[in-house]
Amino acid sequence: MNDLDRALENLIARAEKGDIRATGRILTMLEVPGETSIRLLKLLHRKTGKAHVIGITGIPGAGKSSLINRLIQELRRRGYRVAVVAIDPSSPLSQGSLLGDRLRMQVHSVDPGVFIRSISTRGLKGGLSLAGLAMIEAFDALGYDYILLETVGVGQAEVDVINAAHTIIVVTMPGAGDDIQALKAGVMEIGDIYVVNKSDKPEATKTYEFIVFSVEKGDLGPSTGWIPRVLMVSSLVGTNIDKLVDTIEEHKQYLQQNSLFHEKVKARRKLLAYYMVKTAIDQLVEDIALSRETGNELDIEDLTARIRKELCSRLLG
Ligand SMILES: Nc1nc2c(ncn2[C@@H]2O[C@H](COP(=O)(O)OP(=O)(O)OP(=O)(O)O)[C@@H](O)[C@H]2O)c(=O)[nH]1
Ligand SMILES: [Mg+2]
Repeated sequence: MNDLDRALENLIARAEKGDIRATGRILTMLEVPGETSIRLLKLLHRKTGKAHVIGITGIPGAGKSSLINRLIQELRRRGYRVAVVAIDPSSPLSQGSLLGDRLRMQVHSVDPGVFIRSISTRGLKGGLSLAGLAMIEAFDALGYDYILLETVGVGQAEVDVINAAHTIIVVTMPGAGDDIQALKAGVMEIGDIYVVNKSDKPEATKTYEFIVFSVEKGDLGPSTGWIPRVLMVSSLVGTNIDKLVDTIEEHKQYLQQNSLFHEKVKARRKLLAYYMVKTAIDQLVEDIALSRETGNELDIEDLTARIRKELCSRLLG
C-alpha cells in the first residue's frame, strides 16, 4: 500500500467514526475525476452494498425537500443514519438560494447521523452523473443506512441517478396529478411509491383517486412486478409519514426477497465504471487536441499504452 492509499484509508476511517469534515473532504475529492478519486472509490467499494437508496422525484414545488425533512426525522427516530444528495437543476436562478438553503441546513445540523450534500452542474468535470453515483457509493461505504436523492427528474444525469435508486418515490400535489402527461414525463411513470403531498389541502383526495386509478389501469409503476403503492401525506403537518416509511421498508423487503436489491447495486457500479472510463477517454482526447495545438504531438504508442492502462486500472484493478 502506498502513501496515497494510506492517507485515504486514514480519511475513510475518520469519516466512518463520524468526522463530518473528513466526510466532506471525501465527497469533494470524488467530484474531481482522476487518480485520487479512483483510488478512493476502490477503497470505498469494498464496504458498499448495504445502504437503501431512495430516489425522490417530482415536479418543482411538489414538496420533495419538505418531505425529505420529514423522512429524515422519522428515519432518525427509527435509529437509521441518513444521507441526502440533492441534485440541483442547472437553473442559475434557483441555484443560489437552493445551495444557500442546504448549506444552512448543514451548518445547523448538529446531528452526526445526518449528512446533506448538494451537487450542481457547475464546475463538475466528470459531469453530474459521475459525481452523483460516486457520492452514493461513498455514503453507502461510510455506513449511512438510507441515502435520499432529490431530483426533478429531467436530464440524463438525473435519470442516471434516479435509476441507481432501489426505491423511487414520485411526489405529486393536488392539482398537478390530474394530467397523466405530467406523470408520464421523464421518470415519473416508474415510481414504486406515489406520494400525494399536501394532503392538508381539500383537493388532495381527487388527485389521490386519480393516481390510484392510473396504477390500477397499469399506466404507472415499475417493471419489477411490485404493485406501486399510493399514499397521501402532508409534509407540512407531518401526516402519514410513518406509514410512508413502513411502505419504504416493505419495498426493501420485497427487493431483498426477489434478489433485486443487490442487482441494483451491481448496475449502479457498472454505470459508475462506465462514466469513469468515459471521463478518462474524454480527457485523453482533450490532451491529444492540446498536443496538436502546441506542436508536441503525442506518440501513438504512448497513447495506446495510456488507454490500455486507463481501462485496466478502472475495469480490472
Ligand atoms: N400546504 C402544504 N404546503 C406544503 C407541503 N409540503 C410542502 N409545502 C410547501 O410547498 C412549497 C414547495 O415545497 P418544497 O419542499 O420546497 O418543494 P420541492 O419539490 O422540493 O421544490 P423544488 O426543489 O423547487 O423542486 C413550499 O412553500 C412548502 O412550504 C404540505 O404538505 N402542505
Ligand atoms: Mg427542493
